[in-house]
Amino acid sequence: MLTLWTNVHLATMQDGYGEIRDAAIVAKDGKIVWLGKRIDLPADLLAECQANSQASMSHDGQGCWLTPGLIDCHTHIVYAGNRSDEFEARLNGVAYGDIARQGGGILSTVRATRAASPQQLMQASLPRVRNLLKEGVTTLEIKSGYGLDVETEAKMLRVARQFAQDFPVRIKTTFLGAHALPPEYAGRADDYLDLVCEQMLPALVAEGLVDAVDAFCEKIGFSPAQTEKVFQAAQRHGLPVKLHAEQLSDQGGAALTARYQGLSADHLEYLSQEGINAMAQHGTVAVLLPGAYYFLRETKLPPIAGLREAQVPIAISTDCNPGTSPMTSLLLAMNMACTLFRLTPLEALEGVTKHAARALGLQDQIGTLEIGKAADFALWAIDRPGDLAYAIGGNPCVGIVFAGE
Ligand code: DI6
Ligand code: FE
Repeated sequence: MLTLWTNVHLATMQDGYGEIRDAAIVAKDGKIVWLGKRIDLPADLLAECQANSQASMSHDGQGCWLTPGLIDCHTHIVYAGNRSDEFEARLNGVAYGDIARQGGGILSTVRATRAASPQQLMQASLPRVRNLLKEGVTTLEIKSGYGLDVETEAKMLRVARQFAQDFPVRIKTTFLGAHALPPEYAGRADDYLDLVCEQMLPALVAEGLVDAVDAFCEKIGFSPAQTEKVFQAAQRHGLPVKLHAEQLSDQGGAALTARYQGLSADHLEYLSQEGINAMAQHGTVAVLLPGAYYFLRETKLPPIAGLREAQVPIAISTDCNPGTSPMTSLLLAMNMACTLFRLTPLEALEGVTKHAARALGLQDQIGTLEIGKAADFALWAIDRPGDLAYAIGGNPCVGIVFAGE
């Protein structure tokens, strides 16, 4: 199948926005085979695309901007229930850490998620996924971590995988068994980690449900030594790691992740210069999550200047989750990255395309418009690419192309 789009402006994201105005782009069998100025489109390729056959198609982009499909590289979007009650408690003065220690927080979502059938879990998560897709997302990372037992972690990841069957979206699944200590293991963290490493991970890997492994390295989560056990288990299965690091305190998690050649360290408000250096050295992506920063009313900014200086790639994601970022708009995350973290609109767009692809290990397949990469596009009714990070609310996405369709 050969498909042509003309009358579009491209933001290839290869070098800065990589703008090509009055462009054309051609996809074949799901991949980009040509892109450039419309006037440079070879006549034979044009003829082939416009041949009135079953095997070719051409579209008028009506002057829209066409970008790589957006990538939301850090979500906990599959869960049951919600935590608006805790939102209310926090507004009445209770701290997030205290809610977690009292068995609320993550554990309240664990109870709801364990109780939900696979169908209920799918139904609960579907509207959130739809919201992302409507805004041009074509690749979505989804973490487990609200099951904390083999059965429920598998249920979450199966639901996550199912979205890729039912919708035009690429799904990457991440095993986050070390997210919190389940109540049945209270006071026995090391026993739980044995379960995570020796039972859960092998079972989930055997079912083909795991693309990467993550953990919550924090005072209210798991220590660096415990995190390292999880990383070693991942390594035994040949899986890449990533980490919730330095969200509430500096645990040295980012540097640990970098030492394990991790794909990304995420959150990073409390990241130290040593952490930055380690990430730069090993090519670990910094995933910033302005929704969680905003929702927790955090005041400590991630060290943006240091990350820039060290040329650590910065990705942006929603962190969609019921406790700290009940957010299903990647465009809003981009805007918040600019307003709260002072990223530029270009950095924000790179953060949901090129750098987000790298945070998932998919930089050879998606994230920029380049010959040979997947024909995953979002089409936008905007005047310039910077509009995407500028507007608050509204949705200029007028079309999605996934694998050339
Ligand atoms: N950090 C987060 O922001 C989420 N998980 C994590 O490790 C919060 C998850 C939740 O509160 O449900
Ligand atoms: Fe998270």
